Parts: sequence; structure tokens; C-alpha cells
Amino acid sequence: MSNINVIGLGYVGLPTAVMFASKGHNVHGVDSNSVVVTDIQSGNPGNNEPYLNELLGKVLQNGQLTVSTSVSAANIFVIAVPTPIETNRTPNLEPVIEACRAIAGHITKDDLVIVESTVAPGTIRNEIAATLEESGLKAGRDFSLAYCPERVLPGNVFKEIVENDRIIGGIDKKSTLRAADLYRSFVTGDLHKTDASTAEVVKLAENTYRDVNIALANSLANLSESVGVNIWTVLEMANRHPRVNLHTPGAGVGGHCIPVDPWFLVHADPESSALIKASRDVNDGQPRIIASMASRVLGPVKNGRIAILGAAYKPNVTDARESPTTELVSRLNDDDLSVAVSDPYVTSFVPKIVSLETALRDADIAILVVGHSEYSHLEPSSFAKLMRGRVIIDTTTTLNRELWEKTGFTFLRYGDGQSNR
Ligand code: SAJ
Repeated sequence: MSNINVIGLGYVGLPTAVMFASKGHNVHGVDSNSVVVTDIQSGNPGNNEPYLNELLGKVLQNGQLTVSTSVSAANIFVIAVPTPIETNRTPNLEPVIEACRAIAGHITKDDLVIVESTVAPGTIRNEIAATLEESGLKAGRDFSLAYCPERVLPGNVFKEIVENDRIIGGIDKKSTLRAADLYRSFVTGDLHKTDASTAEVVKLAENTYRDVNIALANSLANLSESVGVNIWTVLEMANRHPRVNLHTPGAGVGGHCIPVDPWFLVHADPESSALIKASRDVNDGQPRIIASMASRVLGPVKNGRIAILGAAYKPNVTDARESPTTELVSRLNDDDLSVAVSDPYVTSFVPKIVSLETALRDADIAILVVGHSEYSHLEPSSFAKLMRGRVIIDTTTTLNRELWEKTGFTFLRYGDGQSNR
């Protein structure tokens, strides 16, 4: 069994540390944020990922996992820190470089360093290898280095971390084989061995594929609105074709991966990435389209009030990073509308999350942005009691039009081709 440091204890690093620990490795988890460390030590990291608390509790109790704010001696180091994109759309490598510097102070001959964080093509061989070599050791000759991007879906992490195939790209053959050997301890999916640069592009291609396809779905939904066709019927029918898989349109693309990762490719080669950039622009424009639907139906009203249902970046998660709701709120505010946001999962958000009742009180329009499971049981009569107006906009396919219309609501569903009539 190996001594492993996992650096970065977020939605990828913590489950990874837990999985290695549950297979008998001695794992030390490191996070620069002391609140994160204390929460993990208490057994409650404040993340609603199914099975996390249960599995974490076990490995903390049997001592296979310890956590602190500093890197310690180990023979394997796994980096799972964020790589954010700056406002000018360039990758910020600072957290990864800081992690590498911390490792450089501890690395010894024959150690293995693995990077799981998303990085731009070439980063492993260039910036990351160079920073680790500040230790005086040479990557490939003295220590092994591999890129093994994470590919798990938040909300389904503990199934996917085990069952999904993994891409393992070393800077040389030995690095690839050593990293593959390590992941074999808990991964039952196939391990695809390649080189570091290919693995970097594979990871970015996956999320970019999704972003570009969502942009296509959003473009088709906007087109359907303008020509008076229902996109939801179009999707259902077109997706019966054996080689078509149109994605789902909506209020925008959120999360810390899909709206972010395409920029790594645009940054690496802007000229070849025109389609990728255009797709980002389409998806970023979606909240504006939903805001103008609301302003149009409301007309020139004084002190217009909007209730937003959903701040999470996707259904049934607590995560609100890059949530389209943020942009939607600011667009509505630009139109002089006051906005209250409610969400059954999200606790921390700007503006402050309020209860559904508070959000609906005296609202002219309610906009359902996220298809949380709870929302499929919403009662039009309870909305009618609280709201000043009788307009509901569903940007998803969660609500039943007939039910709401029967209760006297004007019901608008994004993309169904009826909003412009
Ligand atoms: N969305 C749409 N239409 C769709 C699908 C998604 O508008 O048809 C929106 C969602 O509402 C959400 C955003 O896209 O706002 C992203 O959600 P998601 O469920 O597509 O993906 P994430 O960000 O939760 O996780 C993705 C996954 N990548 C792929 O499916 C290719 C996951 O496997 C990656 O590990 C993760 O990114 C990551 O960390 O890179």
C-alpha cells in the first residue's frame, strides 16, 4: 500500500482521497482552506454528494485518511485543485503551481505525481514539470508524472469514480504504467493509456463537446421560438434518428466545468476554435433571452417583481457556481425589475436565497430556471394565493401547462414557439 497525498479536497479531490483510503492506502488530504479541513475532520464537508459522508466517516474513523492544510511526506502526490478561468478568459494556473511548489518541497526519488485538475494542452510537460523540478529532481528520470483527468458527474460521483473509464497520460511509459496501476486499486472501468498531451485534450474535448451541443440545442430553441415551432417536439422526434442526439436547451450553462473548459482550447489556439467560442457566446446569452421573455410578458409595469425558482447550476445539486441564475438576475435588474430567488438546495447565493413563499409573495411573474425534482409537485393554487400576477415561465419541461392554465395562469414555456405570439 502506498502513502498518498491528495492536494485539493473539493468535489473531486475528497472523493478520490476517500476511495484510495477505502482501498487501504495511507492517505493524507490537503486543502489550503482551514474551514474545509475542519469540516472534513468533523465528518460533514457540507456537500450533498450521495454516499460521501458515510464513506468519509469510515476512513476517518479507521485512520486511513487524515487531513490538514499542509503537504507531508508521501510517495504519491495527486493534485486536484481548481484551475479557474480569469475574466479575460485565460486559465489561472496559480493554484496548480502552488500545489506543485508545495510538493517540490517534499518529493524524493522515484515518487509519482498525478494531476487530475483540468489544464491547457502542454501544461503537464511545461509549467507543471518545470515547477516540480524546482526540487532538483528531473521529471521522467527521477520521478514519474502523469495526467489523469477526473470525469465524474457531480451528484453521481461515487458510481462514476469507480465505473467510468479513465484516461491515463504519463510523460513517459513508466509514468503511465505506474499511474494506471494506482487507479486500478478502485477503478473497475477501462484504463486508457496514452501520453500527457493527448490526455489533456481528451478532457477538454469532452466538456467542449457538451457545450457546443448545448449551444446547438439553444440555437434551435431560439430559432423555434422565432418560427413558431415547439423545440421540445422537435427534440423528441429528431432524437429518434439513430445517429442524432440533440441536447437540451435551457436558461444557460453553469457549473465549474462546461462553461469553463472550452476557454482552455480557445486560449491554446483561437484561430481553430471559432466554433467553440461561438458556442460559449450562445450559451452565455441564454439568461438574456429568458429575461427578455419576462420583460415582454410583463409590459410597462411599475415596481415589477420576479420570483426565480432555482439557483443551482443544474437540478438536485447544492452547487451554484456559474449558475445562469446570476446573469438572469442582473439582466432583470437592468430592466428595473426586483428579483427574489429561492432554491431548495442552495444556501449561499447573491442575492440571498429566500423561501419559496417569500419569493412568490406579490410577484408578478415566477420563472422556473432549474428542474429540481421538488418542482414537479408545485401547486398552482398556492402560487395564486401568494402572487400579485398570474404568469409563470418554465425554462424546462418540469411543469404541466394544462394544470397552470386551468388555474388561470398565463403559462410560457421557453422554446415551445408560443412566446412571440
Ligand atoms: N445542460 C444543458 N443542456 C444539456 C445538458 C446540460 O443546458 O443538455 C446544462 C446544465 O443545466 C448545467 C450545465 O449544462 O448548467 C452542465 O451540466 P452537466 O450535467 O452537463 O455537466 P457537469 O458540469 O455537472 O459535469 C461535467 C461532466 N462532463 C460531461 O458530461 C462531458 C462530468 O463528467 C465532468 O467530470 C465534469 O463536467 C467536469 O468536472 O469536467
